[in-house]
Amino acid sequence: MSVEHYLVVGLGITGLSVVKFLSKKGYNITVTDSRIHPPHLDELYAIYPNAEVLLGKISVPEYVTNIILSPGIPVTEPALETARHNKIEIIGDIELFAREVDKPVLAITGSNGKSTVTTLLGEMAAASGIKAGVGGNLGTAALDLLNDSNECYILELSSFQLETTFSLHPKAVTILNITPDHMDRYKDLIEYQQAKQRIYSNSEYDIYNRADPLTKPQQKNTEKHITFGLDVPSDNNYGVIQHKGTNWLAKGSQALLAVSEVAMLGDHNIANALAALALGEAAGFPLPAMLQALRDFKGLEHRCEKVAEFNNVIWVNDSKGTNVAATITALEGLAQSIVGKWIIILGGLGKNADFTPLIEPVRRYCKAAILIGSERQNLAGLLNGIVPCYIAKDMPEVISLAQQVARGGDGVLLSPACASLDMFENYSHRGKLFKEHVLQWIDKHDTTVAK
Ligand code: UMA
Repeated sequence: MSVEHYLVVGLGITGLSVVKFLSKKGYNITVTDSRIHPPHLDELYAIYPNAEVLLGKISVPEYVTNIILSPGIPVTEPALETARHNKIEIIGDIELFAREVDKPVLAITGSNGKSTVTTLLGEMAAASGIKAGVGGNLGTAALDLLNDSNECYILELSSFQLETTFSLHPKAVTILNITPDHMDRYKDLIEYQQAKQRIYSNSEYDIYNRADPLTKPQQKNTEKHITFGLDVPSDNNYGVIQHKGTNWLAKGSQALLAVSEVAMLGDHNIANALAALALGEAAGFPLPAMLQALRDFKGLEHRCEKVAEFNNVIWVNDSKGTNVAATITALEGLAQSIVGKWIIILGGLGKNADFTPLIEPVRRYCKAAILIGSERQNLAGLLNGIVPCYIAKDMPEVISLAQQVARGGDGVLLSPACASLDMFENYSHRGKLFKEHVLQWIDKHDTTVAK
């Protein structure tokens, strides 16, 4: 029996993956969680019936020799102080993964877009016929991805995970952007940036965003820096150039793919596409397969997701736009995607938000607003006089009003700036209903298809 005794702190997705991993290796394991009813207790006993479990507060027994911390618990957790003082190693699941993995790793972090780039890169690998384990902060814990048949790993990493990672040697990494987030865990933006910058520690290729200086590697540990951005790129960097009278994704002066051929909508997704191309190239993915993935991948569900185009009107589902900032980002990012204007669907549960920042983007990018849910009257009061406002009681009425207002070149955007729970089960249910009713309506009115 091993003398090492691991303490797994936190019994969420990560904690459970750590227990599975360590128990296969025959280690002694204790699990602790500050909650009395942590989410994966039954699964824990199923895989490790003799587990010692300490619930209700984080407890560190004196016999533990190693601590594996879940990302949801800060490294500054007071219960860990004595262990740290006694030089007990405190690491996270990504560090365990790093010590085990023997295939190339591509890693992505950033405040926004990391799930999109991780998933897109997974699609690029699949289009190249390369078997990749895709996960991390995206949802499937990194340790659960380990499998001999994988040829590489594509990991979304959060700043929390990076804080407890020391020996990951990725083939290529990127920080997509840095804007304030998780300010309850970090003293300031610099501390948050420093956590993100850890991704560059031992990487072979560093890929960063020319438009965001916070993403530039601060500790220069490699000559292999590649940049991406929406401007004209130099040498071997990625950007956008004019070619054949229109905008193209490019590497240096080499035009790769017309922007209009990228299936994802929005300028922010063009930047994401360029970052994914740079990562894929560093990993040796063939260019034609990566470009095909860009033509096919419509983006993540409910995030500026193109639902359909009919009679020269596009319908976009951004049901994940559950707050004012997300809706403004969608309107600004999508500005170049249509020649006309947007009919925006707003409303739901407002969570006491201040909606006034919506006024200017709505004035600039929209021709009408369709208002739903608890905030409909409040929003009508705010936006009346800016654009025509219509109130709808349910999704069929939303679609019917939107199609009456839309003209060729316009778009219809569901980005409600509100939570959904007053009318729907969650944002995903709201987005699915929107898509269903849009497609039904098109199906009914499409005279080009034989019925
Ligand atoms: N918690 C306690 N007491 C404990 C342990 C956890 O209250 O003793 C709370 C945490 O404060 C947190 C929640 O439980 O609110 C979950 O924490 P966790 O560390 O157990 O989380 P996991 O279930 O293991 O999920 C984590 C990531 N979650 C976090 O980092 C908070 C998941 O990212 C990730 O998909 C998963 O590992 C697999 O790698 C989610 C996330 O919200 C999507 N990430 C943040 C983000 O993207 O902004 C960083």
